[in-house]
Amino acid sequence: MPFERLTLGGNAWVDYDGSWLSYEHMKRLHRALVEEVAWSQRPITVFGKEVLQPRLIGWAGLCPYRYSNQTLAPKPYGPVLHALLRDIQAVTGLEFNHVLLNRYRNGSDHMGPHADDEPELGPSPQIAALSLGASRKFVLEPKPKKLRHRKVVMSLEPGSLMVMGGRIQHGWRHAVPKQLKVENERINVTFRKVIYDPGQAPKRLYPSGPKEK
Ligand SMILES: O=C(O)CCC(=O)C(=O)O
Repeated sequence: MPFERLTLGGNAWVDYDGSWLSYEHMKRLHRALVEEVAWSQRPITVFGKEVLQPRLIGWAGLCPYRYSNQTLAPKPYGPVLHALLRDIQAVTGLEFNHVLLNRYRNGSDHMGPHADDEPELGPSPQIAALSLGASRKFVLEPKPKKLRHRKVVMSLEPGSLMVMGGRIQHGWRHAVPKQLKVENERINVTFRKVIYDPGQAPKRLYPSGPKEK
């Protein structure tokens, strides 16, 4: 199935293919990533307090990526992730150099509202996201409080591929809320392009960010 485009206000859009992977392929990939990726639950600082992220994460990429006041050090791609990166680049026509994976062990694990608007993702980041395992709600809402009634709730299905593009990271926030009735786990694999200039002073490239994800 080709991508369907959901156009949001402010030159923001989401392309969605609900069945990019067949069920069998999705299951195989899920199992392979559970094995290949080094999963951890990492502490982050939110409003000066250290808390554990409410999910597991893993990552790979050739340059550091800083978010939520933490820096993910460069880490090589395993063979499964590397093959997946190539496939995602081919189908989207986009170039990525960083993969961040979120593993929601059940419906209690979640991700708070945030935008992937770190300066090192550039002015209009395009982020691809593949969902494996349980289907979960994905909530998009405009950043200005007075426009929050325009929120959009999508269901991200197993095997689906989404690309967030245009100015979405600047005008909108997104979240994966708790769904306490969901018992099964879900892995989301996100692909980003980090603009990395090793010659630049780290402080300028990575100003500290206040947001939790
Ligand atoms: O799990 C998801 O679908 C969302 C992931 C996400 O928002 C992120 O990695 O920034």
